[in-house]
Amino acid sequence: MNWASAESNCIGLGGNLASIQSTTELHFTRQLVRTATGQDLNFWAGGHDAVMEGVWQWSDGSKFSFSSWGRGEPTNSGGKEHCMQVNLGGKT
Ligand SMILES: [Ca+2]
Repeated sequence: MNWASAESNCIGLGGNLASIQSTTELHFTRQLVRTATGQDLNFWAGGHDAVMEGVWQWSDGSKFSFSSWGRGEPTNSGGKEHCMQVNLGGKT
């Protein structure tokens, strides 16, 4: 499922993809996925820089102050990475 479809599903449920405002919330969302699936599957979070490259925003409009990126991230790989994925390669 791509980021837009995931966000659309969340909107249909009355919310948005998760905004992660702290390390505690990052650990909480990762634990939630681990509990639900039994695995550290990667998942979409609400962060994106689709409006302006390098300017990250949360889809719910909350202030973006996230800084707990995985090592070297975000890479904007191929000039076309604009959505936040957690647990990619087993880490954020
Ligand atoms: Ca980008």
